[in-house]
Amino acid sequence: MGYEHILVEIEPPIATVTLNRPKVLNALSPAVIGEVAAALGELEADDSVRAAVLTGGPKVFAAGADIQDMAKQTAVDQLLRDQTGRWAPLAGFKKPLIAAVNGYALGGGCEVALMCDLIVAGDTARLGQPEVNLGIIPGAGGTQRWPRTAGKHVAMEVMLTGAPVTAQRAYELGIVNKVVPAEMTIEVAKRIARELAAKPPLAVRLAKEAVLKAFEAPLSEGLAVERKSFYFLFATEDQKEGMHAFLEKRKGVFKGR
Ligand code: DAK
Repeated sequence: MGYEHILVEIEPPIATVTLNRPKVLNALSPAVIGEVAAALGELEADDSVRAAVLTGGPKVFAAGADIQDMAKQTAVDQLLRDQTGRWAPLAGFKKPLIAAVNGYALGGGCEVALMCDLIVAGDTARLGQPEVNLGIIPGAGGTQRWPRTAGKHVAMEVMLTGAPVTAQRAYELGIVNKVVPAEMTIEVAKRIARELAAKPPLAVRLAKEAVLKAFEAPLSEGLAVERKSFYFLFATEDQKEGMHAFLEKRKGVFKGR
Protein backbone atom coordinates (compact mmCIF):
# COMPACT_ATOMS: atom_id res chain seq x y z
CA MET A 1 0.00 0.00 0.00
CA GLY A 2 1.35 3.47 -0.84
CA TYR A 3 1.65 6.07 1.90
CA GLU A 4 2.04 9.83 1.66
CA HIS A 5 3.36 10.74 5.10
CA ILE A 6 5.31 7.68 6.20
CA LEU A 7 7.89 5.27 4.77
CA VAL A 8 7.61 1.56 5.37
CA GLU A 9 10.65 -0.64 4.85
CA ILE A 10 10.33 -4.39 5.21
CA GLU A 11 13.57 -6.29 5.76
CA PRO A 12 12.35 -9.66 7.06
CA PRO A 13 12.16 -10.50 9.89
CA ILE A 14 11.82 -6.81 10.84
CA ALA A 15 10.14 -3.71 9.45
CA THR A 16 10.75 -0.01 9.96
CA VAL A 17 8.06 2.65 9.85
CA THR A 18 9.44 6.19 9.44
CA LEU A 19 7.34 9.31 9.98
CA ASN A 20 8.08 11.54 7.01
CA ARG A 21 6.84 15.15 7.30
CA PRO A 22 10.18 16.80 7.96
CA LYS A 23 9.00 20.36 7.16
CA VAL A 24 6.70 20.34 10.19
CA LEU A 25 8.91 18.16 12.39
CA ASN A 26 6.74 15.10 11.71
CA ALA A 27 3.64 16.74 13.21
CA LEU A 28 1.06 14.02 13.68
CA SER A 29 -1.97 15.02 11.63
CA PRO A 30 -4.95 12.62 11.59
CA ALA A 31 -3.70 11.46 8.16
CA VAL A 32 -0.28 10.55 9.59
CA ILE A 33 -1.78 8.64 12.50
CA GLY A 34 -4.17 6.89 10.09
CA GLU A 35 -1.23 5.82 7.90
CA VAL A 36 0.81 4.56 10.87
CA ALA A 37 -2.21 2.58 12.09
CA ALA A 38 -2.77 1.11 8.61
CA ALA A 39 0.90 0.21 8.21
CA LEU A 40 0.98 -1.51 11.60
CA GLY A 41 -2.14 -3.43 10.58
CA GLU A 42 -0.32 -4.64 7.46
CA LEU A 43 2.79 -5.57 9.42
CA GLU A 44 0.72 -7.44 11.95
CA ALA A 45 -0.77 -9.57 9.17
CA ASP A 46 2.63 -10.16 7.50
CA ASP A 47 4.14 -13.40 8.83
CA SER A 48 7.57 -12.44 7.50
CA VAL A 49 7.69 -9.58 10.02
CA ARG A 50 8.27 -10.43 13.68
CA ALA A 51 9.20 -7.04 15.16
CA ALA A 52 9.05 -3.42 14.05
CA VAL A 53 10.86 -0.13 14.60
CA LEU A 54 8.98 3.17 14.62
CA THR A 55 11.09 6.26 14.04
CA GLY A 56 10.97 9.81 12.79
CA GLY A 57 14.36 9.52 11.13
CA PRO A 58 17.72 11.03 12.09
CA LYS A 59 16.60 14.54 13.19
CA VAL A 60 13.23 14.50 14.93
CA PHE A 61 10.80 11.88 16.20
CA ALA A 62 7.64 14.01 16.23
CA ALA A 63 6.85 17.47 17.62
CA GLY A 64 3.33 16.42 18.56
CA ALA A 65 -0.12 16.42 17.05
CA ASP A 66 -0.56 18.89 14.22
CA ILE A 67 -1.33 22.26 15.82
CA GLN A 68 -2.46 23.72 12.44
CA ASP A 69 -5.13 21.04 12.34
CA MET A 70 -6.09 21.22 16.04
CA ALA A 71 -6.34 25.01 16.06
CA LYS A 72 -9.39 24.78 13.78
CA GLN A 73 -11.22 22.12 15.75
CA THR A 74 -14.11 22.31 18.16
CA ALA A 75 -14.90 19.88 20.96
CA VAL A 76 -17.62 18.39 18.78
CA ASP A 77 -15.13 17.86 15.91
CA GLN A 78 -12.85 16.03 18.32
CA LEU A 79 -15.64 13.77 19.47
CA LEU A 80 -17.06 13.07 16.01
CA ARG A 81 -13.64 12.38 14.50
CA ASP A 82 -13.01 9.75 17.19
CA GLN A 83 -9.47 10.99 17.68
CA THR A 84 -8.80 8.55 20.48
CA GLY A 85 -9.91 5.59 18.36
CA ARG A 86 -7.52 6.62 15.56
CA TRP A 87 -4.53 6.37 17.87
CA ALA A 88 -5.57 3.08 19.52
CA PRO A 89 -4.01 0.67 16.95
CA LEU A 90 -0.55 1.99 17.84
CA ALA A 91 -0.85 0.76 21.43
CA GLY A 92 -2.63 -2.41 20.28
CA PHE A 93 0.12 -3.71 17.95
CA LYS A 94 0.75 -7.33 18.95
CA LYS A 95 4.37 -7.71 17.80
CA PRO A 96 7.27 -5.96 19.55
CA LEU A 97 7.45 -2.30 18.58
CA ILE A 98 10.61 -0.32 19.26
CA ALA A 99 10.73 3.47 19.14
CA ALA A 100 13.95 4.96 17.77
CA VAL A 101 13.82 8.56 19.04
CA ASN A 102 16.08 11.32 17.76
CA GLY A 103 15.51 15.00 18.52
CA TYR A 104 12.12 16.06 19.80
CA ALA A 105 9.44 13.61 20.92
CA LEU A 106 6.86 16.07 22.21
CA GLY A 107 3.16 15.89 23.02
CA GLY A 108 1.56 13.22 20.87
CA GLY A 109 5.05 12.33 19.63
CA CYS A 110 6.15 11.45 23.13
CA GLU A 111 2.90 9.56 23.68
CA VAL A 112 3.51 7.49 20.56
CA ALA A 113 6.98 6.60 21.86
CA LEU A 114 5.44 5.63 25.21
CA MET A 115 3.01 3.30 23.40
CA CYS A 116 5.99 1.37 22.02
CA ASP A 117 7.49 -1.54 23.98
CA LEU A 118 11.05 -0.30 24.14
CA ILE A 119 12.55 3.12 23.45
CA VAL A 120 16.04 3.73 22.09
CA ALA A 121 16.94 7.43 22.31
CA GLY A 122 19.70 9.36 20.63
CA ASP A 123 21.79 11.36 23.08
CA THR A 124 20.32 14.67 21.87
CA ALA A 125 16.68 13.55 22.16
CA ARG A 126 14.16 15.53 24.22
CA LEU A 127 10.94 13.98 25.47
CA GLY A 128 8.07 15.94 26.95
CA GLN A 129 4.44 16.94 27.15
CA PRO A 130 4.18 20.67 26.35
CA GLU A 131 0.38 20.58 25.80
CA VAL A 132 -0.23 22.75 28.87
CA ASN A 133 1.33 25.66 26.99
CA LEU A 134 -1.41 25.35 24.35
CA GLY A 135 -4.21 25.29 26.90
CA ILE A 136 -4.83 21.54 26.61
CA ILE A 137 -3.57 18.37 28.26
CA PRO A 138 -2.12 15.19 26.73
CA GLY A 139 -4.80 13.24 24.85
CA ALA A 140 -3.10 9.99 23.88
CA GLY A 141 -2.16 8.53 27.24
CA GLY A 142 0.60 10.86 28.50
CA THR A 143 -1.05 11.61 31.84
CA GLN A 144 -1.38 7.88 32.51
CA ARG A 145 1.76 6.31 31.02
CA TRP A 146 4.24 8.81 32.52
CA PRO A 147 3.18 8.27 36.17
CA ARG A 148 2.96 4.50 35.69
CA THR A 149 6.58 4.48 34.54
CA ALA A 150 8.31 7.46 36.15
CA GLY A 151 6.05 8.10 39.17
CA LYS A 152 3.70 10.90 40.24
CA HIS A 153 6.10 13.73 40.92
CA VAL A 154 8.08 13.38 37.70
CA ALA A 155 4.81 13.11 35.76
CA MET A 156 3.50 16.26 37.44
CA GLU A 157 6.67 18.13 36.57
CA VAL A 158 6.50 17.03 32.94
CA MET A 159 2.75 17.75 32.54
CA LEU A 160 2.56 21.00 34.53
CA THR A 161 5.76 22.72 33.40
CA GLY A 162 5.64 21.41 29.83
CA ALA A 163 9.45 21.29 29.88
CA PRO A 164 11.02 18.32 28.11
CA VAL A 165 13.50 15.95 29.74
CA THR A 166 16.82 15.00 28.18
CA ALA A 167 17.47 11.51 26.85
CA GLN A 168 19.82 10.86 29.76
CA ARG A 169 17.22 11.90 32.36
CA ALA A 170 14.56 9.82 30.57
CA TYR A 171 16.94 6.87 30.83
CA GLU A 172 17.46 7.44 34.55
CA LEU A 173 13.66 7.62 34.99
CA GLY A 174 13.14 4.30 33.19
CA ILE A 175 11.31 5.98 30.32
CA VAL A 176 13.89 4.93 27.73
CA ASN A 177 15.86 1.68 27.56
CA LYS A 178 19.07 2.94 25.97
CA VAL A 179 20.76 6.21 25.11
CA VAL A 180 23.12 5.98 22.15
CA PRO A 181 24.95 8.45 19.89
CA ALA A 182 22.23 10.02 17.73
CA GLU A 183 23.61 8.62 14.48
CA MET A 184 23.30 5.09 15.92
CA THR A 185 19.71 5.27 17.21
CA ILE A 186 17.92 3.62 14.30
CA GLU A 187 20.59 0.97 13.81
CA VAL A 188 20.54 0.03 17.50
CA ALA A 189 16.74 -0.14 17.47
CA LYS A 190 16.88 -2.40 14.39
CA ARG A 191 19.49 -4.58 16.09
CA ILE A 192 17.17 -5.04 19.08
CA ALA A 193 14.24 -5.73 16.73
CA ARG A 194 16.26 -8.45 14.98
CA GLU A 195 17.18 -9.93 18.36
CA LEU A 196 13.51 -10.07 19.39
CA ALA A 197 12.51 -11.39 15.96
CA ALA A 198 14.70 -14.46 16.52
CA LYS A 199 12.73 -15.43 19.65
CA PRO A 200 9.67 -17.70 19.65
CA PRO A 201 6.95 -15.33 18.36
CA LEU A 202 4.09 -16.73 20.43
CA ALA A 203 6.07 -16.47 23.67
CA VAL A 204 7.06 -12.90 22.75
CA ARG A 205 3.46 -11.99 21.95
CA LEU A 206 2.05 -13.43 25.16
CA ALA A 207 4.83 -11.92 27.28
CA LYS A 208 4.00 -8.49 25.80
CA GLU A 209 0.30 -9.00 26.45
CA ALA A 210 0.96 -10.04 30.06
CA VAL A 211 3.24 -7.08 30.79
CA LEU A 212 0.68 -4.65 29.34
CA LYS A 213 -1.97 -6.25 31.56
CA ALA A 214 0.06 -5.09 34.58
CA PHE A 215 -0.84 -1.49 33.66
CA GLU A 216 -4.55 -2.21 33.73
CA ALA A 217 -5.47 -5.02 36.04
CA PRO A 218 -5.21 -5.86 39.74
CA LEU A 219 -2.37 -8.29 40.56
CA SER A 220 -4.64 -11.35 40.81
CA GLU A 221 -6.05 -10.73 37.32
CA GLY A 222 -2.61 -10.11 35.84
CA LEU A 223 -1.29 -13.28 37.43
CA ALA A 224 -4.23 -15.23 35.99
CA VAL A 225 -3.39 -13.96 32.49
CA GLU A 226 0.25 -14.90 33.02
CA ARG A 227 -0.68 -18.39 34.29
CA LYS A 228 -3.03 -19.17 31.41
CA SER A 229 -0.53 -17.96 28.81
CA PHE A 230 2.21 -19.98 30.51
CA TYR A 231 0.12 -23.18 30.33
CA PHE A 232 -0.93 -22.42 26.75
CA LEU A 233 2.66 -22.12 25.54
CA PHE A 234 3.21 -25.79 26.44
CA ALA A 235 0.81 -26.58 23.59
CA THR A 236 3.07 -24.89 21.02
CA GLU A 237 5.66 -26.42 18.70
CA ASP A 238 8.05 -23.62 19.61
CA GLN A 239 8.07 -24.65 23.29
CA LYS A 240 9.13 -28.19 22.26
CA GLU A 241 11.74 -26.75 19.90
CA GLY A 242 13.05 -24.27 22.49
CA MET A 243 13.51 -26.86 25.20
CA HIS A 244 14.92 -29.58 22.92
CA ALA A 245 17.31 -27.09 21.32
CA PHE A 246 18.59 -26.18 24.78
CA LEU A 247 19.10 -29.83 25.77
CA GLU A 248 20.75 -30.63 22.42
CA LYS A 249 23.03 -27.58 22.80
CA ARG A 250 21.90 -26.00 19.53
CA LYS A 251 20.10 -22.79 18.56
CA GLY A 252 16.33 -23.09 18.37
CA VAL A 253 14.50 -22.39 15.11
CA PHE A 254 11.05 -20.99 15.80
CA LYS A 255 7.98 -21.06 13.58
CA GLY A 256 5.40 -19.14 15.59
CA ARG A 257 3.32 -22.32 15.89
N1 DAK B 1 2.21 21.03 14.67
C1 DAK B 1 2.32 21.71 13.47
N2 DAK B 1 3.45 22.29 13.04
C2 DAK B 1 4.53 22.17 13.82
C3 DAK B 1 4.51 21.50 15.07
C4 DAK B 1 3.29 20.90 15.47
N3 DAK B 1 3.15 20.19 16.61
N4 DAK B 1 5.75 21.58 15.61
C5 DAK B 1 6.50 22.27 14.74
N5 DAK B 1 5.78 22.64 13.66
C6 DAK B 1 6.22 23.38 12.50
C7 DAK B 1 6.47 24.84 12.85
O1 DAK B 1 5.28 25.58 12.82
C8 DAK B 1 7.43 25.23 11.75
O2 DAK B 1 6.70 25.45 10.56
P1 DAK B 1 7.03 26.73 9.61
O3 DAK B 1 6.93 27.92 10.51
O4 DAK B 1 8.46 26.46 9.14
O5 DAK B 1 6.02 26.66 8.52
C9 DAK B 1 8.26 23.98 11.53
O6 DAK B 1 7.49 22.91 12.07
C10 DAK B 1 9.59 24.02 12.28
O7 DAK B 1 9.32 24.32 13.64
P2 DAK B 1 10.06 25.49 14.44
O8 DAK B 1 10.45 26.59 13.52
O9 DAK B 1 9.21 25.83 15.61
O10 DAK B 1 11.37 24.73 14.90
P3 DAK B 1 12.27 25.01 16.19
O11 DAK B 1 13.47 24.14 16.01
O12 DAK B 1 12.47 26.48 16.39
O13 DAK B 1 11.41 24.49 17.43
C11 DAK B 1 10.03 22.90 18.60
C12 DAK B 1 11.15 23.12 17.55
C13 DAK B 1 9.70 21.41 18.59
C14 DAK B 1 10.54 23.29 19.99
C15 DAK B 1 8.79 23.76 18.22
O14 DAK B 1 8.49 23.54 16.85
C16 DAK B 1 7.59 23.46 19.06
O15 DAK B 1 7.49 23.88 20.21
N6 DAK B 1 6.62 22.74 18.44
C17 DAK B 1 5.35 22.45 19.09
C18 DAK B 1 5.50 21.41 20.16
C19 DAK B 1 4.18 21.12 20.86
O16 DAK B 1 3.57 22.03 21.47
N7 DAK B 1 3.73 19.89 20.79
C20 DAK B 1 2.50 19.45 21.40
C21 DAK B 1 1.35 19.61 20.42
S1 DAK B 1 -0.20 19.15 21.18
C22 DAK B 1 -5.11 13.16 21.02
C23 DAK B 1 -3.88 12.60 20.79
C24 DAK B 1 -2.73 13.37 20.84
C25 DAK B 1 -2.81 14.71 21.09
C26 DAK B 1 -4.02 15.29 21.34
C27 DAK B 1 -5.18 14.51 21.30
N8 DAK B 1 -6.31 12.37 20.99
C28 DAK B 1 -6.16 10.95 20.71
C29 DAK B 1 -7.54 12.87 21.34
C30 DAK B 1 -1.58 15.48 21.09
C31 DAK B 1 -1.51 16.79 21.25
C32 DAK B 1 -0.22 17.46 21.00
O17 DAK B 1 0.78 16.85 20.67
